[in-house]
Amino acid sequence: MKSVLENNPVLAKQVAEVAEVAGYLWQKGWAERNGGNITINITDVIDDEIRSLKPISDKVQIGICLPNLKGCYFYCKGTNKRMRDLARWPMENGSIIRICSDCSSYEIVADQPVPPTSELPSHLSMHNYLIGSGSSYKAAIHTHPIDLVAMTHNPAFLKKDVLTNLLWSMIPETRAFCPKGLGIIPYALPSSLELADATVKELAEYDVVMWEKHGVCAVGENVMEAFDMVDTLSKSAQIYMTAKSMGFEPTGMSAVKMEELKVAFNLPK
Ligand code: 2HA
Ligand code: ZN
Repeated sequence: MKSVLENNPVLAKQVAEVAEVAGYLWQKGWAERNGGNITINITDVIDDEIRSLKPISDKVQIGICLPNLKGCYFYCKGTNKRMRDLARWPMENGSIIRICSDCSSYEIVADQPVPPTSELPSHLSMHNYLIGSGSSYKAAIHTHPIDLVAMTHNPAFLKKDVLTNLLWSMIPETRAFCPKGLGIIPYALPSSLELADATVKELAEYDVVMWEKHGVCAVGENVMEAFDMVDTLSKSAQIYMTAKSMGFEPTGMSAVKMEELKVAFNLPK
């Protein structure tokens, strides 16, 4: 079967990057069964061939109106599809959707009528927010990192920026490459509009947010950048856990050392 990627090498490269990250999520143990989802805003790289495609699905309601997404295109992981399968066959385990002119529904246009992720309301709300705030970010990832999710089962870690400061203090890398820290979103039903709303609110302050007892969402310029931030936070969580399992509380970098990093790397927070 012919793919729309064949005549669009730029889009093909972006989808290949999604597949590469999907493989990492599986290898990390963060993507059991159909766990997690990835979407990328591909509107900038859509060609006339794709723009003229007839829909291959019915119009589907998103459940909310997202005015900044009118006519936008997204590659979305498919609902109930496995990351480990998407890593090898991205166009069989995901699809390209177009947002309709009413801003509250979408149709699938290529390659196959694979219905998009169950977390579509959250993902599209994030993209709508990013466009509205003038951001150049194009990628959104949701995944289930074992260590970070485990930490949300401790109520003390759910207070604002407690985890941010703890994770930053484990290794300079995390302070430097996840410079806005980790936002916390109280538990809400997966796929719900309530979860989507809460996620968007936290994006005003953070690039990575934690859905309590569920998983993280990260946004970035591209899918690799979004993955790297989650990976860096997870590294810190593992350092913390390893120290604890050796029987001691890790000291963490001092406030003075953290401030020194902030100045040296010109960090935003
Ligand atoms: O797509 O991770 O939150 C499966 C999920 C839902
Ligand atoms: Zn999930």
